[in-house]
This record gives sequence, C-alpha cells and structure tokens, in this order.
Amino acid sequence: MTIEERSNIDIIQEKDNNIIGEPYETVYQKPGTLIDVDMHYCPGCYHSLVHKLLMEIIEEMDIQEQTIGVAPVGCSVFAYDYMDIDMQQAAHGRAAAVATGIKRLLPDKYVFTYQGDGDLAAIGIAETIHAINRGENILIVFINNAVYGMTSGQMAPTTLTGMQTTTSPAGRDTNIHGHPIKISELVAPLPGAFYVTRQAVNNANGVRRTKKALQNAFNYQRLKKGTCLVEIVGNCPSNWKMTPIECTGFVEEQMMKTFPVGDIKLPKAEDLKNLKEA
Ligand SMILES: Cc1ncc(C[n+]2csc(CCOP(=O)(O)OP(=O)(O)O)c2C)c(N)n1
Ligand code: SF4
Ligand SMILES: [Mg+2]
Repeated sequence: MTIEERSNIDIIQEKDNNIIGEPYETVYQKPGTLIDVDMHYCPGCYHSLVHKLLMEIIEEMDIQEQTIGVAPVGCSVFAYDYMDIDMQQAAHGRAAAVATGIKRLLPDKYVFTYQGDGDLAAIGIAETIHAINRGENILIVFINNAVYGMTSGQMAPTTLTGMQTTTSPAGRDTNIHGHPIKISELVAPLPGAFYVTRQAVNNANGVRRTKKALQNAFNYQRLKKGTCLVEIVGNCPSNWKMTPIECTGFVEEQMMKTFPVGDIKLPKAEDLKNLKEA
C-alpha cells in the first residue's frame, strides 16, 4: 500500500512513533497562547521569537485571561493575530497612552505594550516618556532593530552611526542626523521607572535571559510600583540586507556596541519583599 492510500489515522500513528516503534516523548511545543497560524514576519525576524517568549510566559503564569496587550504601528502591527489574549491596537506611537487608559480602568490586569523603535522612539517618544514619568504600572516591550522595518528601512532614532538605510544611503552622519538615541538609559532615571533592562535574543543564552527579564517584569507589575521597560535588541534581515545568521553577528558586533545588554535599573530589595503576597 502506498502512503497516499493509507488512512489519516495510519499516518498519524506513524508520525507519533519513532523508528524503533516507541512513542515519541514531547520535549517542546508551541505555547497554546500562540495562535497556530503562519506569521507574516520575514524568515529569521526576531519579532516572531519574542512573540513566542511572551506567550510562553503568559501560559506558564496562567494569566491568559488577565493579560491585555497593546499592538503598535510597525511590522508587529498584527501582533493581535498571533497572541491569543485580549489586545488593543494603538495609533502610531500611542501605545503607552492607550495602555495607561486600560491599566487605570482595569488595574488588576497585566497590561503590556509591544513596540518597535520607530513607533516608540520616534513618533511615540512623548507618550513613552510621560507614561514612564507618571510611573504607570505597565510593561513596555521595546524591540529595537535600528530601522523602520515596516516601511522599508528608513532611518530610525536608534539607527547606528554609519548605518545605511533608505533615507541615509551614505550611512547615519551624526553631524547631520544626531546620535542614536538610547531609550533605556534615557528613561531609567525617571522616578516612575521601576525596572529597565536591555536584552538580546541572538543566541540561546540571550533568549533565556530575555525570557527571565520579561517574566520578572510581569511579576513586578503586581507590585504596582511603576513602569517596567524591557528593551530587546532586534534584527531586520530584510532591511539590513543580511541573512538571519549574519544578523546574529551584526547584533553582537555592532548593535551591542551602542546598545549594550544588561540591567539598567533594578528594583530595590525592599520593593520586592512583598512580591510573593502581591
Ligand atoms: C514620519 C512617520 N511617522 C509615522 C509613520 C507611521 N509608521 C509606519 S511604520 C512605523 C514604525 C515602524 O518602525 P518600528 O516601530 O521600528 O517597527 P519595525 O517595523 O521596525 O518592527 C511608523 C511610526 C511613518 N511611516 N513615518
Ligand atoms: S521587515 Fe524586518 S522587522 Fe519587519 S518582519 Fe521583516 S525582518 Fe522583521
Ligand atoms: Mg524598528
């Protein structure tokens, strides 16, 4: 009998057994909170990886019904198509303001924004700074890939010095365009900033540390002590004109020179003592 002639049940049974006929043990699977559809992201784009991390955390913390995300404008504009939680779309750069309204109305929900650097650091920088300065109890997830990915690679506020984009074909010239803006360092001194960290997902250790940082930020939200910002150094194979593998090297060798990974503001021990009860 050819494989085409077998029933679906036969094929499923064959897939579920390894070559010596014993059942496979599931060691990894996508979180149930990540909607099982094809994503529109380019191959190798870190947006899809960070979506998965967020949804893993929400599943592991069992807070799917208690979490509300705010999607931005940018390549991740359709985040709500992938994250199986309540989500609101915000107009250009307004995610932190929208999240403020949601959190104030529903203070017991976990509220986060998911924003790129064009969205957060250009058109939305005012909302971002004011929300953090007010100490809104939200999590801002900031994906910094140094480029307007969605609109085909224009210079963003975080574009590296010398980096070529469609609007800086000769490379970013700091005499003309200014310096790449370091959002995390800029907002960390604000009194409303509770936890600010920069992480990267270009290797396995980075993915683990990023997940831990996001987990911490979700947990800290219960304390109601201020804004958490987790910056994640992103990539953009399409507009960087690199393969995904080349991007991992570029993140390590170039992006991290300007945007070093590590914690920038940590909560004080006394602020964390009530975390278990909160
Ligand atoms: C001057 C300007 N304001 C607003 C927009 C609207 N807009 C379209 S895409 C985008 C952000 C895209 O970049 P980013 O947030 O870095 O997300 P990425 O696509 O890189 O993930 C914005 C603000 C625009 N294109 N140009
Ligand atoms: S254009 Fe860049 S940021 Fe956008 S999906 Fe493609 S790789 Fe990702
Ligand atoms: Mg970007």
